[in-house]
Amino acid sequence: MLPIDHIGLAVHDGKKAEHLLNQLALATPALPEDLNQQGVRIRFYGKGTRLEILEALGPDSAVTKFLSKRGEGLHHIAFRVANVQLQLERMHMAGFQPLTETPVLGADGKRIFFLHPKHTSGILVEFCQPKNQYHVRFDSCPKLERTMELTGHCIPHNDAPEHVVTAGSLPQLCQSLVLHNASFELSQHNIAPPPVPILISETSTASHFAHTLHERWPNAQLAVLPESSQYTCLPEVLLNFWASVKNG
Ligand code: MC0
Repeated sequence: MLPIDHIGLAVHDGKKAEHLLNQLALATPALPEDLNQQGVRIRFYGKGTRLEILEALGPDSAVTKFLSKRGEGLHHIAFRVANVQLQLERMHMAGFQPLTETPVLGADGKRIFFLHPKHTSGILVEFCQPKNQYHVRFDSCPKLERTMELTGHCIPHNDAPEHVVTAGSLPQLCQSLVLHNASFELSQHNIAPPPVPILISETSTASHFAHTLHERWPNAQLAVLPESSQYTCLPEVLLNFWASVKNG
């Protein structure tokens, strides 16, 4: 399933909602963002799937009309996708009604579009493509490739990738390298580490080989995870790794 990026809640007074969410869930928001194109002030709460508190910025805002007709509450659900233009075309072909011809600017620099609620059981649905995306080549690890693509933050890229994830051979040129369940093979040879940030990803079953490799390549990061939860936990580990490479 596509990840739920956020759930939008429309409120009359964002400050009041802030106080309520603090009482209910010890929540503090990210800095408010005004998105004049959509006529809304936005406060995000939480990590992963976030709450998006929407306040209208003027009488012409879609949120003003929503509040007067339906009152405060659930405004929309947003799914994250890697390619929002492609998703718009898919939804159009499937008979849904995108509310804009092309994706538009959303909060956090995302590109977004909405579907008319009359075709989606009365729920306004948004699709969004995050601003932060990584171009990655996956060598011989199709399951991880599918898992990472589903996060919406990762675009498989074969020609000139920024980053490489490999379960096999070491690449020539890249900004960072993830060795995925490859430490048994690599620990058998005395190879010098490529001069880029490296993450060794391994299951706990093969942790011995990962630690042997790590002793030889001490600058590499190590992510040893139980086999049963490797694919659940790895996306966040990889996205944090690529973010740290990007931020130097
Ligand atoms: C209206 N309706 C909704 C709804 N808003 N149903 C579910 N969820 C909503 N949020 C219902 C109305 O009650 C009505 O139902 C029917 O949809 C059609 O209403 P309408 O009067 O014909 O149309 P409008 O003028 O109320 O427009 C509704 C529509 C509009 C969804 C088309 O609000 C729109 O284009 N929304 C997309 C943009 C948006 O919402 N921007 C603000 C958030 P009945 O039963 O009476 O027919 S921007 C945002 O959130 C960004 C920043 C982000 O996440 O990054």
